[in-house]
Amino acid sequence: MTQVSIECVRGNIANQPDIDAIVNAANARLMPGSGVAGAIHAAAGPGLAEECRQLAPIEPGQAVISGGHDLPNACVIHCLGPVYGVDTPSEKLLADCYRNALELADRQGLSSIAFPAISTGVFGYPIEEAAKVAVSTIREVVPDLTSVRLIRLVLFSEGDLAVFRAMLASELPGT
Ligand code: AR6
Repeated sequence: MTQVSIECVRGNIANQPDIDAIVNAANARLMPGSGVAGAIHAAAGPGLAEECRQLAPIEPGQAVISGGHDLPNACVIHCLGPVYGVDTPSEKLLADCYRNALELADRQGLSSIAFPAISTGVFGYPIEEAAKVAVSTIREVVPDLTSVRLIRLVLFSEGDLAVFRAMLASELPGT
């Protein structure tokens, strides 16, 4: 199996110029919002919302792909995370986001993808639990990837970065 790199960084998901596809923590209508969706749509320009109109609505756990428009990335993969405890089972729906986004990127022949911590802002998913779902799902999917070679997790705060780093070290030692 060719090596897949998995890394955690602190940063802005809308400023990852070396990555093929960035993942949006979207709303069902795929319209600009706050947090990640706000940052991505602001950087991409109005063409992104225009393209997204035909792709919406999406369901929790689903992933759809669009162009990157004014972003430095070729593509945006839009995932609707679960509202914690409301869209249930939340754990399965959050895992579906990571799995569907990775498989979609792989099918498109992309080599790199960057994720924010889906559902951990407005949607209220506790960061520790979200990190466990993210890292364990990535671990499950990685052996089946043929094109994706870099998976980057982009965290907004030092605290969230520390949680994801610790999870990566315990679930995927040596990455
Ligand atoms: N780059 C990386 N991470 C970010 C950024 C950024 N620019 N901005 C925020 N975060 P959220 P959700 C972190 O609320 O919980 C939207 O309004 C943030 O600290 O963006 O899936 C949509 O329209 C948090 O840890 O996404 C939806 O309605 C994480 O990214 C709804 O909110 C996710 O926060 C989606 O809620």
